Amino acid sequence: VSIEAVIFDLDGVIVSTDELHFAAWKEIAAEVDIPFDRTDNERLRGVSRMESLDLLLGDRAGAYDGAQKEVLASRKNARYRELLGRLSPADILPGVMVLLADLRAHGIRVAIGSSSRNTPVILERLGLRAAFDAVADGNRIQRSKPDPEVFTLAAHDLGVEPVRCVVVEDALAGIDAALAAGMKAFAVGYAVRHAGAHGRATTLERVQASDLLDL
Ligand code: B16
Ligand code: MG
Repeated sequence: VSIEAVIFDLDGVIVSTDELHFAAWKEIAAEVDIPFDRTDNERLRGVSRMESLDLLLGDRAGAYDGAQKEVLASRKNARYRELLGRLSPADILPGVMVLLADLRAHGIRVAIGSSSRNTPVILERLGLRAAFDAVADGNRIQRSKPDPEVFTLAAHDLGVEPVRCVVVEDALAGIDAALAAGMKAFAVGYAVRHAGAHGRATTLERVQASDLLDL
C-alpha cells in the first residue's frame, strides 16, 4: 500500500521539549526528595502527565492521594509552561523544516500525534500552527501511548487509513502505539533501540521523504 500521511510526535521529534520536561520534573522530584536522573526521565517519554508522576514517585506513589498528586502535577506543569515561554522557531530540531517541505512536495499530508496537553502552545511558540493538516494531542484522548488512540485520531482527522500512515517517534511507548495502530513506525533518537520499528535515524537531519515513504 502507498503511504499518504506522516504523523509526527511533537516532544523529542519536532522540538527538544524533553529537556524542559526533565528540568521541571527534576524540581518536583527534589521537593519530594526522590532521586531522578536522565535515565529515570527516559521512562516518561510519550507518557501522560499523571502517569509520569506515578513513575517518578515509584513505590511511594501510594503515599499520595489524588488531590496531592494533582498539586504536584500542576506545579510541574506551571514550571514547564514557564520554560516553554522561552521557545522560539530557532528550537525546531534540525531537518524538520526541510523534511516537512519535502513531504508536501510529494503530496503527503502531515499531522501531529502528541500526548502533550501543551501541544497548542508549543506549536504557537514554534510558529508551526499552520504547518500541519491535523493536530491530535493529549487534550483530545482518553488513553496515552502505548495506546494507539492519538495516532488513530490523527489518521481519522486526515481521512487516511492507518495502513497508509507512517509515525515518526522518539519514545518506545510511541513506537508501540504506532504498531498497535497498524501504522509504519520510524524511530528517531532514543527510540532507535526499538527492534520493532520499520526504519530509524539518530536525528531527522538528512532524512528525506523517500526514507519514510518506502519503509
Ligand atoms: P504534558 P509527546 C509527551 O509528548 C512527552 O513526551 C511526555 O514526556 C509528557 O509527559 C507528555 O507529552 C504529556 O505532556 O504534561 O505537556 O501534557 O512526546 O507525545 O509529544
Ligand atoms: Mg516524544
